[in-house]
Amino acid sequence: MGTYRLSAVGRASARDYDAGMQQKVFLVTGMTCSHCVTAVRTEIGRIPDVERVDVDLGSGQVTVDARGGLDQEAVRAAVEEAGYELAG
Ligand SMILES: [Cu+2]
Repeated sequence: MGTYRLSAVGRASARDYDAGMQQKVFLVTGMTCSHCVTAVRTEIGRIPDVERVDVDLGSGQVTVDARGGLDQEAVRAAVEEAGYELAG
């Protein structure tokens, strides 16, 4: 899984170097303040292999970096556990 690219200069970029990392963006509805953001980050962060969770409160965009495959249903369950909903 994930993309593999050869750098034009033959040198791996930071992203290519960490070839096992996968980034996915989700849309979460219902977050209104920094506590909501913390709750969502905490719950998604508990999913195995998740390395980083970025939440943009304004747009509801949640960016998740995970090692290997990331199960959308696991993310959905985590978001719901935090008390919010995954759009779509
Ligand atoms: Cu809140």
